[in-house]
Amino acid sequence: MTAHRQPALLATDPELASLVTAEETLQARTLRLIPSENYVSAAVLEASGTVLQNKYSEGYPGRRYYEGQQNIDRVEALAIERAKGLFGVDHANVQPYSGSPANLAVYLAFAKPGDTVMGMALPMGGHLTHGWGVSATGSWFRGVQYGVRAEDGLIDYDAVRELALAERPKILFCGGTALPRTIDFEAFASIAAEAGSVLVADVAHIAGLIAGGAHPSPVPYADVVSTTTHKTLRGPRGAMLMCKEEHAKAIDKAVFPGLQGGPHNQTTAGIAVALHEAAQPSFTAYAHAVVANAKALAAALLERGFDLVSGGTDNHLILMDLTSRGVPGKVAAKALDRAGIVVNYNTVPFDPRKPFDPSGIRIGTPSLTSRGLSVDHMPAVADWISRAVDAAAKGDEPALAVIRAEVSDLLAAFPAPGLPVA
Ligand code: DSN
Repeated sequence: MTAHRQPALLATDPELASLVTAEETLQARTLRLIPSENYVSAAVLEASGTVLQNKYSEGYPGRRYYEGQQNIDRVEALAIERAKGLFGVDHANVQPYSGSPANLAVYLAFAKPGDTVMGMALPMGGHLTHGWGVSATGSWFRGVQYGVRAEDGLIDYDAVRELALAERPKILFCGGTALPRTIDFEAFASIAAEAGSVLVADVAHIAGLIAGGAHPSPVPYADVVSTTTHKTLRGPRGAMLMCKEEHAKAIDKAVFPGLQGGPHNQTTAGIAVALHEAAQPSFTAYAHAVVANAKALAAALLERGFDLVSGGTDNHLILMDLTSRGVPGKVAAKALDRAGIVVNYNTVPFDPRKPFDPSGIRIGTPSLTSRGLSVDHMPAVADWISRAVDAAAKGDEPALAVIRAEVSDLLAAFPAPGLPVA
């Protein structure tokens, strides 16, 4: 019998330990296709669970409000230097607790309540924090929103320019959570310059692709680059704000003391490790493999008659409109889950259905690529998705159980980073 991976936890709190073990098994045995998720390495996991979490460190390296920062300062400085090196930025702040606080800090740095801000509408593929109504960013600020074209699912840069010139937003966000196509950061920068806006590129989804050279970088164009650290970048749950030197003070002041208290030092350590890993040649190969897998999966889904928003993908993500298959996104997502394939239901642009019961599902290849699956496996993945969606339409539970066994069989040969062998 192998030793328990969290022996102290098991001794203290067996109930909680059993939940962690169950989650390890679930992550090992299921095909995880949620495009914002990944598997962190064992090294990132170790760094994120250290005694660094015992320390308070309000302030920044060399300028703290608490003593005893000899090691913490070096940890944070390492993370900052690695972020600057990897992304080629003037300045990096590694303290935001996650993507939403990071974006809120941007508002604090550049706008006042009531100011106009502009971003992509959530149902079109944007993010809550880009000024969408139900978010504080859409109620404390005046959010105006752009979308994609109905005919091809792509951003209409002329329409974005027209809206920006009419509204003159203080902040213009580009990026989002359900965008399968390359973002033209240069076009956004020229719009922001004309409109007098601060351009913020929220690259949370594609940060790892940018680091690995598989998506163009916003750094030459954006005033601020906001990212989480746990998606394609394969770090712990956290975020970073990167910017040109002229905005460094405003960003730092907005994060602390503007919005947050003490940074989560254990997370900063995990981020530093992830950035180190992302600077290796193997990560460049990983980023390109993520995109190659997504393109192969999209092609295999198209062959099986699925409708994909924008007709395919340039990155890690595929947005499937299931309307023509007669299965709502939520029904499909739940059936896929029973088949051992984990996705999320998602609105598609111009969705006639409601966000809690939309027409689509969103899938992506970061996690399966971390396990070593390649383009050769994508027809099988597309086949499972197709069979599961058909099974959902017919209520065929035995068919889902068969797929679950096939998925588990394949994954047994591809152990996931950071997890015990299933
Ligand atoms: N929740 C993230 C996603 O799944 O895309 C965005 O914040």
